[in-house]
Amino acid sequence: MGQSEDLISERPVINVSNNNNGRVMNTPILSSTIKNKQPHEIQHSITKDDLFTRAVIMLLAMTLSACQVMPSSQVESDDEVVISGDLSINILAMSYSPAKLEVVKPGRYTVTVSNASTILHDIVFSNGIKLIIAPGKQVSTILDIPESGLGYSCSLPGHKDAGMFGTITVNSEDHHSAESKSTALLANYSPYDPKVPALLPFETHDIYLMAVEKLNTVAKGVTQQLWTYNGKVPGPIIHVRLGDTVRVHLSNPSSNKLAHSVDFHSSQVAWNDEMTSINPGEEKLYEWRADYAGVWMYHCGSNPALHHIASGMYGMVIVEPREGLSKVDHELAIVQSEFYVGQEGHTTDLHKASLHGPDYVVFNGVADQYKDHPIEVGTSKKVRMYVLNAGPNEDSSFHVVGTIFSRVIKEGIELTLENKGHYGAQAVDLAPAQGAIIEFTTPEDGLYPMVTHAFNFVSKGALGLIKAGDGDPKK
Ligand SMILES: [Cu+2]
Repeated sequence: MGQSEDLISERPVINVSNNNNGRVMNTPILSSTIKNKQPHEIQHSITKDDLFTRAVIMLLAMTLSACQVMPSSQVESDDEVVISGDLSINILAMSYSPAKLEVVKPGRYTVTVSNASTILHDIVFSNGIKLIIAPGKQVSTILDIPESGLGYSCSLPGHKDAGMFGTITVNSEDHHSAESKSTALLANYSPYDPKVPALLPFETHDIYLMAVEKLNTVAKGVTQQLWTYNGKVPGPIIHVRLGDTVRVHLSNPSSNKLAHSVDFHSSQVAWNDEMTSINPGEEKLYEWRADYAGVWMYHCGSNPALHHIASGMYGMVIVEPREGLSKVDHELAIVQSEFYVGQEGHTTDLHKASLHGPDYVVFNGVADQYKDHPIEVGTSKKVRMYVLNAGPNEDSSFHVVGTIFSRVIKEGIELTLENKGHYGAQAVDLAPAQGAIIEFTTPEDGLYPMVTHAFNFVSKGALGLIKAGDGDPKK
């Protein structure tokens, strides 16, 4: 029984066929695709329950191979092996999302772990089960969750200390409404780091983008069920040089509800080729070459694109000229966008986005986040800001109070620093999907608010503070 032996010689990996609002009972199907997994993706930790577990798994496989899709209530067989539900954990840069999972009863669950980061990670549950997940890959297993719950963390050196840990708890009182989840999430809200990541090394880059549908804070006290790339709004900033090749591996985990896609404005490809949507459980490769320098938008174009963009599926690509840009003290990335909120804790409102003005206009995904958490720079420092207006609907008149832009490169047109006549600029007009590079200095200690000078939006969240020195010009 060669194949069966192969199957049980490793921790069982299963294909999770579908999902029903994240709380469902999927039918796991032991699959021959196990044989295609890289050996390092799966590691079996020996536990004393192994023989029993293997016997149960084999029985489960035999039971289920005859019935590929059926609700779990029908999965009960004579030995009463029941899958109580499925759980999804995404690995983002140095964290698990969610870091806190709750199930309503102890039992046997399928757990799918997806690695949306660019490096190898693992997950070790407190019962000894360990899964190793390569970048862009997804691994599933069956997990027995006891009444006392389980913890999990990454065993790679330093990763747990960096934040890679979480818990699964059993809470039989199923009273957790979207609102109470929102409250828990608000406590975890941390500002989006506006610092531009370093240029990617070499000339060909593999980027892993995962569509993650999750609850995010959009303004103080307001959460929405957003659609994101890698769990963040905006998605990761991709920083390359002119002429580089970018290979984007887009995945749409089977735990998602919707089809998603990606459209890179920095690429020249046919719309009905690379940009087509993929369904939950699918992946695709989108390869492009950076033919032009600038600040570019990427976004989901799945139908209706308005709703996917308004729900958070966008990000910035920075393509530097081959020779690079001059040295500055700080490089920051700011993406302006709008939210049209629906019911608290639910999806955004497409109807509002079609017909009405935004509830919030935000920088980097959350209203007023840099008003509450100012971006600190030194005094007399040179700041380069990469600004993108992701829209979906409103124009931006991007302005930093108290500064003058000495250099602006907007959509391929440059106002140079040393121009004849010594011209400067006060605001950069960006229609949806337009981007610019701007440079300015912070002449003295103090606060320099960034806004869109379309001032009706400043009170809707389009306000951030750049703090020079201690922020006090009088000291
Ligand atoms: Cu989408």
